[in-house]
Parts: sequence; structure tokens; C-alpha cells
Amino acid sequence: MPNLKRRPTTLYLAGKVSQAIDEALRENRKARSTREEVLVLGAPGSGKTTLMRQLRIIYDPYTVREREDFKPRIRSSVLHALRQLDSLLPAETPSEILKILDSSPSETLISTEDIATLIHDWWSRPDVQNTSSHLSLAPSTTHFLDRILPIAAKDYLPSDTDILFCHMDPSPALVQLDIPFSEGRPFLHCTCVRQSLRSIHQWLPIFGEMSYIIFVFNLNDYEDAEDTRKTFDLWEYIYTSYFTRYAHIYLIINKPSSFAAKLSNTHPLNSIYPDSEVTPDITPAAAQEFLLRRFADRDCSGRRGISRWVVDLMDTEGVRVMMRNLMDELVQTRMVMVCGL
Ligand SMILES: Nc1nc2c(ncn2[C@@H]2O[C@H](COP(=O)(O)OP(=O)(O)OP(=O)(O)O)[C@@H](O)[C@H]2O)c(=O)[nH]1
Ligand SMILES: [Mg+2]
Repeated sequence: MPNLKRRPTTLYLAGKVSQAIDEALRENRKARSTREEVLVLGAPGSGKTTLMRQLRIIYDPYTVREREDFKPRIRSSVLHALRQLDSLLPAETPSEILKILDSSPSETLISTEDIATLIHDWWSRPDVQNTSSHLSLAPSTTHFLDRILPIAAKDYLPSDTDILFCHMDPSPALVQLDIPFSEGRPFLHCTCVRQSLRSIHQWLPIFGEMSYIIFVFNLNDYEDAEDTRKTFDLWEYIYTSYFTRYAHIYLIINKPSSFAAKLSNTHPLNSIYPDSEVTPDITPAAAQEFLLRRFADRDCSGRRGISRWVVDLMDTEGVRVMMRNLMDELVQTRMVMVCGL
């Protein structure tokens, strides 16, 4: 009699393993066919984190739990904001406020309502408001000081704007987010890495199969030769890298209003580029074009035309409209690639 309870043969097991591998590959192909990889890049401080946070706000709003997690960082952002004002503190600044300035961000002094009221009253004083209006304070500084009372309240839950302004140091190594794309291609899988430009040749290959790159360009970098060099070097590296040769690259140009103000007040473009055709009365739009031509000049890849959008990344509605346009463009790019339309 044959032994019916015989142990499975090697051949039988190999067949099972092979089936499992085929199944895993099918699943993997399916996952890849339902999402497109997007890498968000840009020079340090250009606005990558702000863009990723806006995408969360628009497509996958922060949960109560996640907002709770932001609280300690927002409270240390208040302290950071207060320290920005160190130089304008008048001699008669209440000692409690000076004590807060000397505290470490991990201390909770800032979260007691009494102290918050003290800071609020001091910040609201006409002389302090007057002095601070003549300083070019970061918008996050005024935002957090204006909001100190609600932030110190017991039932405080960070708002979207608080989260947008919240400073994190160091920023997370990797932020990823799926956002809906279009019918039949449901996801754009967006990735933003904390970027060390010096090691880009090491980490970029990890994203070797990305379909799209969103490059964030902070217009205000124009006034700092080092920041501008970093931006253009990164741009050139991406454009010429072997690993991005199939990626479509889109440019998001941000901080337009502070750019316009800076251009006409403090740092005219012709003082930065004295050898160019730039005139002292150049308009912000023409100045933007001038800077963008410098991007195009660095494109040695043979790719033509850079799709670009100018947007203030702090403006959620503006980012929503920009993303709609960007997605339309992605769909069209896709159709050209797949169907040659
Ligand atoms: N007004 C305004 N502020 C912006 C805009 N984009 C970014 N910011 C501010 O610029 C600062 C830097 O933005 P981040 O998003 O942290 O820049 P990042 O590219 O992530 O910076 P790193 O992670 O340090 O490389 C933050 O204070 C933002 O609030 C913009 O379009 N308009
Ligand atoms: Mg960041």
C-alpha cells in the first residue's frame, strides 16, 4: 500500500515557494501600477516641509492625536519666537519674561496661563508693537506671539496654521504621504527626505524609480550667494543624474510676496547680478523670469521646458489650486508617455 501521509516532496515545496513568489511579484506590480513615486527636493530652507504639511492639510487632515503630538514643539516655537525679540526687550521687561528666556525649551513655563497672559500683555503694548513693526521679524515669530493665549490654554489643540509654522529641529529624516491622483491611478506617493546635499549621490539612487520630482525653489535665496549656489548645484545635479533620467521635473517657486518686497526695498536684483541686463526698476515678474532663465541654462539634459508654478506655500487655497494644475499636467504627461497622445 502506498503511504498516503507521505511528507511533501522537494519538488512540491519548490512549486509552492515559486507560487508564493509569483503572488508577491503580482502584488508588488499591482501596488506599483496604482501609484506614482514623487520625490520632493529643494535647497535647505526652501519650503519642502511646508509643502508636505500643506499636502497633509489638503488631502489627509491631521488627526487629533497628531495635533496633540505637535503641542510640545509648538510651545518651544513660542519660546523660540520670544527669543527672536531678545534685542528689543526694554529695560523694564518683567523679570518673569526674562526668566522664560533663560529657560530651556523642554521646560513648561510657557504653557502656564499666567505667564502666557504676562507675555501677551507685554507683546500687545503699543511701544513693543511699534518697535517690532520696524524689525523684519519672521512671520512665525509674530504668529506664535499673537497666538500665545490660545496656545497656553489647557484645551489647546494646534491649528493647521500653527502646524505649518511649527519649527522642528532636526526635521524628520523621511516624510511620506499618499495623495489621490486620478481615476484608475489612485495615488501619488510623495517622499521628502531630510537632505544632505553633500551625500545626495548616496541617497538619490534609493529613489531610482521615481516618476516625478517636485523641486521647491525659494525666490528669496537670490540675495545669498551661498544659498543660490546650493540651489543651482542641486538643480544641475538632479538634471544630469543618471538616476533621474526618466523623471519629469516640476518647479514650485515660493515666497513670492517677500521676494517682491525685498526686491524693491532692501536687495535690488541688479546689485546681486551687476553684470547682467537687470535694471534697478525691474518688476518682480521680470526678476522671476531672470532667475528662472538661470535654471534653464543649467539644463544640459536635452529636456525642454520646465513646468512651474509660483505659489505662497503658506496659502492653503493657493497650494490646493496649484496641486490641481500640477496633477492635470501629470495626467497629460502620463498620456503622452503611455499613448503618445
Ligand atoms: N511666507 C512664506 N513662508 C514660507 C514659504 N515656504 C516656506 N516658508 C517658511 O520658510 C521656512 C522654511 O521652510 P521649510 O518648509 O521648513 O523648509 P525646508 O525646505 O523643509 O527646510 P529644511 O528641512 O531645513 O531643508 C519656514 O519658516 C516656513 O514657514 C512660503 O511660500 N511663504
Ligand atoms: Mg524640512
